[in-house]
Amino acid sequence: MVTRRNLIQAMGLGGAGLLTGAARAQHEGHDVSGTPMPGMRPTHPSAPPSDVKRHAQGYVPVRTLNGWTLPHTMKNGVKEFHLVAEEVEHEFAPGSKAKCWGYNGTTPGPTIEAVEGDRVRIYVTNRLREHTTIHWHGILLPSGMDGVGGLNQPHIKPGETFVYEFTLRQHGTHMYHPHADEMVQMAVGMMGLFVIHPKEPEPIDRDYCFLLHNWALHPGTYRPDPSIMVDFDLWTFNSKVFPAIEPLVARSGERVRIRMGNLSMWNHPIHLHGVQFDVTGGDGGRWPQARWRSEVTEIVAVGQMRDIEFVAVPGDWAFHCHMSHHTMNAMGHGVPNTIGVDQSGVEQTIRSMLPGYMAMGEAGMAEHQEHTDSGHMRGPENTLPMMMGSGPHGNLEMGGMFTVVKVRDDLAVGDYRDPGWYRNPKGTQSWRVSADAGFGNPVRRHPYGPIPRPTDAPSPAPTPGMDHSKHGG
Ligand SMILES: [Cu+2]
Repeated sequence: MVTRRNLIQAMGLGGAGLLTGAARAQHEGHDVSGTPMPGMRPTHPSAPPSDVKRHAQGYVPVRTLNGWTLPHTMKNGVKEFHLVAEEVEHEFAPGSKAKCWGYNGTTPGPTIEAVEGDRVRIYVTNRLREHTTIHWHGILLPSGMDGVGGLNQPHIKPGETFVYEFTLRQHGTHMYHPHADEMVQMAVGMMGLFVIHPKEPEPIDRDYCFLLHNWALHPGTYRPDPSIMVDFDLWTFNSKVFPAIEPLVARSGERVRIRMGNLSMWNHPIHLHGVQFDVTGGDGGRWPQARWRSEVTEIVAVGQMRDIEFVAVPGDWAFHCHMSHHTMNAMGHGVPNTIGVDQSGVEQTIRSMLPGYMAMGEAGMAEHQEHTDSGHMRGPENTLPMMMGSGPHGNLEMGGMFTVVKVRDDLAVGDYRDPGWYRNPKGTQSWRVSADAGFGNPVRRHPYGPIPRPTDAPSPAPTPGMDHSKHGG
C-alpha cells in the first residue's frame, strides 16, 4: 500500500492532480432574522454594539468556515435541534474525496448556536452501522446528559434516536463529538461546534469559527485510516485544506473574532499576519479584559477552544498553523533529503525502472508545485499535491491549514463574499532592485575565519565625568 511515508520516494518528490484558484464557499442555514441595531463601530473592545445584522436575541450569528448552522424549531420555549449521525461523502479540495462520517450530511456537522439561558432539546438519530453517542464538550450539564457511552447512558444503537435536554448555564465556544468508539468515529470526521452567546450582546462585527483536525487519507485511498497516531496526510480547518478553505473576509476597522476548536491529535500554533490579536476566551466564554493576552501566534491544544479578536487592517493576511508540515498536503516524512544533490546522472537510470520519475529537490522543493500544477507530474488518484494554490504574484506553495484574512475598506456590512486579491497602494509593496546575486556587497561572515569587525569605526569616547570603574569597565 502506498503511504504518506513512501509516496514521494515512489514519485520522485512528485504529487498528483491539479488545483489552483479559490474554492467556492457554501453557506446554508444562517438565520439572520434579527433587526439591525444602531450604534458605533466597535473598534474598541467594550464599545457598544454596531450596526451589523443581529439575531433577534441580540447576537451576531457565527460564520462557520465552509460550513453551516443547524436550524432549530421552538417548542413551548425549548429550542429543538435534530442531529443525524451518518456516513457522508466529503471533498477536502477538488481532487480528493473521501467516505467520512459526520452529521446531517457533512463533516464537520452543522454548528449549533444558542444563547445562555436557553433550554435546548437535541435529538440524535444514529444512521451508522455501529452504535454512537454525543458528548457536549465543555458544556455544563447534568451527568446523565454528558454523553459518554456506557458511563452516562446506554449507547445509541443503529436506527435509534436519543434525546438530550438541558439548560445552557454559560456562554462560550464549545464542541460536540461522539464518546463511543471514539478513536474511529472522530478520526473519520464526527465533530461539530456548539456556540453559546451571552445574554448581553458583544461588540463583535464578524464572528468566525472552525475546527482543527487531521486525517490519515493515504494516497490513492478513499477512507480515512483511524489507526494512525502521528503521520497524517491532511490537516484541515473545518475538514477542508487550502486552497479550498474559504477566506475570512472583513471590512477595515471591524472587530473580528475567530473561534477555534481542536479535535485533532496535535497541538496547533495558529498564526495570523498583520495584527497583534488578543486571546479573549474559549470554552470559558469571553474572559474579563484583564486576562486577555496580546499575541501573534496562539497554540490551540488538543481538546481546547481558543477565541481571538482583532481590529481588521486592510490587506491580504496569511492565517495558518505554524507547524510547517501542517500547511502541506499528502507528503512524506521519510523523504530522502536531496537538497544540494546533483541527480542528473541517475535520473535516466531510475526512469528506466520507474517511468515518469523526475529528479527533483536539488535546489529546494518549490518546483514541486510547478510540476504538479502544470499536470506533467501525476501521482496516485484521489491524492492532492503536497503544495497548491496560487495568488496574484505566483504560487503560494501551501496546503493544509492555511487560508487568508481579506480585509478591504469598501465592503458592505455583512458581506462575506471573496473580494479577490488585495491591491497594494503604490509604494507599499516589496520590489526588485537587481537581478545580480553580487548586488550591494553586504557584510558576510566566513564560517571558520575571524569574525569581521568594523575596523574603521571610532571607539566611543568616555563620557566626561563618568567613573567607569564603578561599572566594571
Ligand atoms: Cu498544526
